[in-house]
Amino acid sequence: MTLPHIPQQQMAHPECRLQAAIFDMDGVITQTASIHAAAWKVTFDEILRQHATPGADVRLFDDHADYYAYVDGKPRIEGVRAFVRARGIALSAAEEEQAAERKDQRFIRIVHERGVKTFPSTVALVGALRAMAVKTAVVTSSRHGRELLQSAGIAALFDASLDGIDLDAQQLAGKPDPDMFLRAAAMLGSTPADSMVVEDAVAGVEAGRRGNFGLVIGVDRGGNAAALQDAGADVVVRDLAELDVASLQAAFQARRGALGWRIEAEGYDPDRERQMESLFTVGNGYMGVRAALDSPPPGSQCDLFIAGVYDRKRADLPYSEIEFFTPSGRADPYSELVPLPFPFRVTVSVDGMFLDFHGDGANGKKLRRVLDLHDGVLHASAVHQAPGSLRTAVRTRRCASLADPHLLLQEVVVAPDDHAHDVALAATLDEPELTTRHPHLRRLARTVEGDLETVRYVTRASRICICLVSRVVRAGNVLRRLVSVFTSRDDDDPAAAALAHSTSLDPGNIDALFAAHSAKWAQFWERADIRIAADTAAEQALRFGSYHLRLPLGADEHVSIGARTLSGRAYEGHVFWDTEIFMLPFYLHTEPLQARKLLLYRYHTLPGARRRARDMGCAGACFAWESTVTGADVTPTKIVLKSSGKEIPIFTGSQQIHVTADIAYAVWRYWETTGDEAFLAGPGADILFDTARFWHSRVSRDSHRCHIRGVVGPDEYHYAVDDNAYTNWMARFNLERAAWLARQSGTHLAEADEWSGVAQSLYIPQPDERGVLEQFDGFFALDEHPLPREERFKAPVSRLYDWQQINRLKILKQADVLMLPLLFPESFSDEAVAANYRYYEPITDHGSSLSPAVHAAIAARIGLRDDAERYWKQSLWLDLSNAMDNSMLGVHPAAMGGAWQALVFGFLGMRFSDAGPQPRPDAQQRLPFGWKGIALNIAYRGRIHAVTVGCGVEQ
Ligand code: IFM
Repeated sequence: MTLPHIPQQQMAHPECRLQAAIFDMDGVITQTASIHAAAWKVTFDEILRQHATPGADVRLFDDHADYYAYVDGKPRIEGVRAFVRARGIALSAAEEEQAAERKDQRFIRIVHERGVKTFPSTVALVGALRAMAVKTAVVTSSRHGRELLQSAGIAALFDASLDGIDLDAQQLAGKPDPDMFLRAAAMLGSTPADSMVVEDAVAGVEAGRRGNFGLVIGVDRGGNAAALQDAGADVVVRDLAELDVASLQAAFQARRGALGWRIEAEGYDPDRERQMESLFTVGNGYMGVRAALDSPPPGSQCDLFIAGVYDRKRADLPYSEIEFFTPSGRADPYSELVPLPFPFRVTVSVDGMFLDFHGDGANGKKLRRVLDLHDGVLHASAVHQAPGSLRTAVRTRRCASLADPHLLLQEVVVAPDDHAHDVALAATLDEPELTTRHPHLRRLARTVEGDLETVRYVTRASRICICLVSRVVRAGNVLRRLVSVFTSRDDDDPAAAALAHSTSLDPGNIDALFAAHSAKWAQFWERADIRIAADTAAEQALRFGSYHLRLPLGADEHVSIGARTLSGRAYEGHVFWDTEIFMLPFYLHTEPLQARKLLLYRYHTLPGARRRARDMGCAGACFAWESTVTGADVTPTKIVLKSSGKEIPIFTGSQQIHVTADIAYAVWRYWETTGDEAFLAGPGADILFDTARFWHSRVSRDSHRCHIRGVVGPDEYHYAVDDNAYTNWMARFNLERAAWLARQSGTHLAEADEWSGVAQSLYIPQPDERGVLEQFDGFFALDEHPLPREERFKAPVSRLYDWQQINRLKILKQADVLMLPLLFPESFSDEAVAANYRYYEPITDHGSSLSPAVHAAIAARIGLRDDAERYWKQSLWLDLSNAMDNSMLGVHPAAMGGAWQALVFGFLGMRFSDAGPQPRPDAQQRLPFGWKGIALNIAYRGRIHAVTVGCGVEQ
């Protein structure tokens, strides 16, 4: 399986021009495919007759269908093996070799008799490409490759060549492995992304695709077009006369452009399937559906999540953690996001045989998934052909409509390629086994009336009713499904609402429903897209991040964004500071109304936050470190290792109280960015005042100062520390802003004086002689712990096990002091920032996905370009590269929001004045290496501002 966008491979050439062209030989350059087919036919027919049952009819070798299906493009022994196996014949290795040898002799004899003819159109195209400085190579599995080129008199047309003899000598794998093409590109001094492959064999097209070549051309010499397309050809022609250099360059650039809007995965690998399910999630804020295959294989986590549908965690049935359980300390009825059964389940069978990716594995089956970021649609195409069986292609598309939050859309098209056998397509919402074992759901009813299926569930503790109505229409081998989803959070009678919704839709017009959905995505991209000259890979990864940041945005102001959005089970759907500090700036500058809605969620959880403050013996409101829908803190109090049963206490729920000031900070930034006075005067003031009351009551006083004792800062490796720099700084900001607002509004004046008083006397560490702020009282006196390189970014989980030991070491999980210059850039000089970066960066292991982006932003600000780029790429490609090895449990939206901030506030150094957003004057020189320019839109105070730095990008 390949995810195509491995950064180094995909960095676009500055000129974005096709650099190299690699041609297959037989059937593309030379008219020898028919000679090969004829030689194979005589050889295979002999074998078939020898192994035939006496008296039975012998089905002889078809020199078109069998040739293309089994032998074309492959190394000769693999061709022999594939064909005889398909006919149920087993040959020894020696017999296979003899058969290949006999075929070879026949082939050479015919060539000598007839001579080698070329395709004039191919020869002309190769010449034209060379005239435009495009390097050319020929690649063939045939052992006679060089000989044939010489006989045809065209050897000089190619800068490099590889044939079957080189394949053996250099131990290269044969097609469909991309080995030979990759070697040829290297011989031409080009990257695969800048090169094109021209092939007539399905195995060759597949090799080009798997190698991530910039363009793959399929040449269909008769009846093979669909198979070439299914294998991933970008363009299929009957003859190369249909193409010229200009059209090839245009196709190359179009694909490069389109690539920036697509995430593609080739193949099926059970070990990576759950990661694919997370990455390709579709969603619309109301719900998210993981990207399981339409017929999910066993072990798939094919969850549907509905925002706000939580239920009590069952300690005996924990489901998200890999290495540990997190039994919830409290019996909160809303402690875990509920995974609902898969709404896109479809079974496809041909003559009663199911087409799926389990059972005999991926043998003979091909799969390609494409997430179209621009339209918000997930496409999959699969070709099922076990050896000797029928060939059937299945194409699907699906989405969670952005135009209609309650609607899921799915289309499945089955295309039998070489047969007219019976195809059966069945769609169901039913998962009887799952629903009886489900920790959260009780199924109330399931009814099926024709193509209308209704399922109703209720959650066990929170008593939320959920109804799904699926409506299916079939036309030949096409199935279309519309699923309507409602809960008792939306309507007192969700079943009636879902039914009414379903019957109001026109399933015959599914294209219009897909189009309405895509139009909404297009509107989002008008505000959120970032264009970069010339780095398609970074552009694509940024879009992938924006896509996932858009997914959890809905209309309900009583829900917020979980640490893994609606894409996976990790952290049980809990909401952290991630939303306000890491994601919110992206929303402030692209979707300000959604930013407001996210803050309203916190406003609605104030009653819970007040109860929490009271339980702590404090006044005001203390927001939950991990929150769901009520404001109660649902942080687990311990984790239990699955391997040993060892218990590790978790202190974050009671001590990571900086989240309270983080929310106040977010309110303030929202007001500064939007100028929304009504919000500040209403919900904003309530949040600022109640949080200030909390800090006022939470501080301890000695004879000179106020202190905040017994906390966990952003660096979660140290617990029960006093005067954490980040927490104290944020609390002071909270107190100061609340006092200012109270005075402005002429309310709570006595309290305002108290808040200012605490703010003034609150202990804030001052820089030492090196300019470094101490992370908390006593940090500098901890034991040194040299951090091995390999422990950076991939912190061993065992570090958590020794929690008492880590508490004594100078080692950080994630940015802590360095958060301050990110949030308060004007308060620190470059020298101060550099001093703190130099001190803290080498002792940070980035055990949290939140950390690299902060380091990228800070390094960019102080001009450490290598560090900035390295950290930025780590956060940008965090999920696409599965860097933390846990993307299978959901994507990391905080890292995505962090990568956006590192680009905008770090590399571009964006600041705001009355005139709007202003990048720093030298931003162009600070862009990542190879970038000529960048263009983006930034929403600020009711206007969308177009910002361009450098050149080569259009607004
Ligand atoms: O909020 C973060 C925290 O900072 C580090 N651990 C994971 C949490 C959720 O992303």
